[in-house]
Amino acid sequence: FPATQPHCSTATADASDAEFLQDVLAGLSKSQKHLPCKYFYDERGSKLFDQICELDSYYPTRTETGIMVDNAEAIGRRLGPEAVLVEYGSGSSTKTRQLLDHLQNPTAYIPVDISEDHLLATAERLKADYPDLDIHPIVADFTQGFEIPTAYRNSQLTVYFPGSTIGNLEPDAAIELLRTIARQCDSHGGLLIGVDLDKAEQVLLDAYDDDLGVTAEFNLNLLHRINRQLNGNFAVDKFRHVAIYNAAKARIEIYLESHCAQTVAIGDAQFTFAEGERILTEYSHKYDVSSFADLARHAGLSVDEVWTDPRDYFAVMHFSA
Ligand code: AVI
Repeated sequence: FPATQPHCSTATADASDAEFLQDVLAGLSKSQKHLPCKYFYDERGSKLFDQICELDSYYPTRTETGIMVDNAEAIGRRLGPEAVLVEYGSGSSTKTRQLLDHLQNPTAYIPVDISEDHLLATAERLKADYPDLDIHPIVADFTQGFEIPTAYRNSQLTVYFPGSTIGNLEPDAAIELLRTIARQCDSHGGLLIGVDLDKAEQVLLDAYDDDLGVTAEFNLNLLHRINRQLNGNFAVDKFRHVAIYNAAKARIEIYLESHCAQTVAIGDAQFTFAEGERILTEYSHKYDVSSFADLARHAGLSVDEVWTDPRDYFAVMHFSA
């Protein structure tokens, strides 16, 4: 790490190419071809995701921010003084500033993200804006676990997990991760989490297949990333972005669909695609407040307080272990 980042630690060392390659080869070898959505977030992918968050049709970010603004004092009170905030998937930490500004003497902020450059640049900006706060970025894939720095192990930790990223995990994996969080914040801390709520299909489809094509570009960037990083030869213009709503599972499913029959090489490996064949790249599960509280209960978390918006599009929920 550059010398300007003395407090930075790494758990998975930028999700090495070897692991990326292994996951891509394994995913494309399945009968339903699959690429893990965590690989969306290279530098370009993170920037495209930030652009998605600005889209009119992508309601989650604006709605969650609105909930955080409207309830800032109550949320600040719930977290209490001298909070140590651990943020899962911090990205640009945009929502965090709103939260930090309403905390009483926060002690430390530990942003955890898989995208190293983005994380470190954001941490630098935060250090400039919050000189009294101890900022300790951790480069890690939070689904794989990471160590809380020793200095904070016995503090009252609040895990902050905004953005409904929990929805990108299938329910069993979500419970598993919530269990890890419950252990991390133990009996004196808590979890503050953003949860996208189930709603009319058209609203969801507009959010995940926007007219400007930013989400399509975000999805297709995964193929560019494989070409760049893993010596792939995807003809990216021969794939298109598809988003569908699976009502039975209450989730959006995102795919990359092959326009034609084609063969793609990644290093020495070759993969054939039929015309219309799809690679699954992401699930985005939608919940209601009670179904999410039930899920969290399976992980040993009990709900303390819930804040929603007037349309009930999104919920910010606080849980204790
Ligand atoms: C990060 N995650 C919560 C986003 C979502 O809404 O599921 C990722 C995303 N995919 C397409 N648009 C946004």
